[in-house]
Amino acid sequence: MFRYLPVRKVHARQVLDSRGNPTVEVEVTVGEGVIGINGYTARAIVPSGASTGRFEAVELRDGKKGYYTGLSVEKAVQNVNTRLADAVTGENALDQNRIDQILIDTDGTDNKSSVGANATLGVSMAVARAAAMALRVPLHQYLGGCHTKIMPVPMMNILNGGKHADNTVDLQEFMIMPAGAENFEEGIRMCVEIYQLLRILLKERGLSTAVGDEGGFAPDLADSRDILAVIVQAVEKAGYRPGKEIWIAIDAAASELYDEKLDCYYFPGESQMKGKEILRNAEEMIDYYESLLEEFPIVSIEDGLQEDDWDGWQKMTERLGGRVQLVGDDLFVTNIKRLKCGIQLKAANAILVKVNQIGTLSEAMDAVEMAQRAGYRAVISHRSGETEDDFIADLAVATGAGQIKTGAPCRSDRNAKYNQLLRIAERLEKMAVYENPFEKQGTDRDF
Ligand code: 2PG
Ligand code: MG
Repeated sequence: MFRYLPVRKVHARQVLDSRGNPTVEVEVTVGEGVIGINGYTARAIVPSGASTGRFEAVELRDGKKGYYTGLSVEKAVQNVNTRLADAVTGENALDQNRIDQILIDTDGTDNKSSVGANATLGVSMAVARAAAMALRVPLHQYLGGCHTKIMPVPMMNILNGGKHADNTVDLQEFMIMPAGAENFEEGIRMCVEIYQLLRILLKERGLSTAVGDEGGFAPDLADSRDILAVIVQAVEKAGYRPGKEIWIAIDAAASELYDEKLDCYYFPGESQMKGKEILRNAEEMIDYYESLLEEFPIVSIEDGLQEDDWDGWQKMTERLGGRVQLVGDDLFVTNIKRLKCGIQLKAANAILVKVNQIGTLSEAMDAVEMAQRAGYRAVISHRSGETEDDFIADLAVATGAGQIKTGAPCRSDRNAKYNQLLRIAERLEKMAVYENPFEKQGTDRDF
């Protein structure tokens, strides 16, 4: 059809994310022909994290006192409308790698601190979407090619803690994974049923059923065993077998618990509930996870240790990597330099991929590719601050990552992704592949 699809217009504006904070929305118009008739306009909105890693690309915020609590993104919007628009206008929207390289070069820094990763990412995603639209192919197929068919197993965060909630849960995320479902649609149904039963179980115990930033419940529980036990109870009550159909994944977000002076992880909620200081060093953290693994059907632990502790990560991978997925989020920040280092050191065995950690689509896809080549798994992920933009749903299918983490089945910013995946599953019909990513891990156990 087209070989040259020029970018005609790039326009950004400030909109709001799920936490009510400003974020960047970009609209890109592409069109064939000299005068740009048959134009196609697509938009993309940039997400934003709360437990952000130190090595992430820079999210440009204005920091104006008393104005949107300092979080406005007017400079980033301005950068899109001037520097980035000038740089990509007239370029071929079908050449995503080149578009992204132009964005990287226009910024000119190592961490996108000049124009902002929120500025580059908005353009990068909107260009891809506009190109897909002009070619009249679904976004996942445009990004992944004609062979695209792997549906991701959801990691549904049904119990929120850490920086995502105002409760006493220290570990940030407790997620369920319907890896034993027949297909994606069944997996969604199982998760929803468990989520609704968890609400009832928490209520029965007189605990809060208010939700955290990612739509999971945020009760005042503190002991991980207690939390895992109530989740297992909800799974069983829903009629599913833990360790056969449903597994559990944890995101400890350990960089947030780490106390540099003490070189230890401090558990504030558990300390408060138990009336004594609960501190664990790296070795004890690994012991802690090991003991939880024995008792509960846990298949995946993300950010089990902090982002700088390569040594600890190596040890953790040596001890636990054979039987559990160890996901580097703050450790790798979707950055192939850090991932390469991890692969060489045998630290972790999977990467969390968040497009805004790196700032362009091509770089995020490079990270998935590098991981897969090295035998590492990749999990496509949302941020705690999200929007109605469902781009990552298509990206998860396009990359064949096989796993997506995008919150509870609650709040439209989370369900936008699940709903888009339901549409993709319907489109793929019987061609869709839905597999348990952990089969080789020997996770099929009785609990
Ligand atoms: C994480 C994410 C998403 P945030 O730590 O994995 O769940 O949280 O976007 O706040 O970094
Ligand atoms: Mg994380």
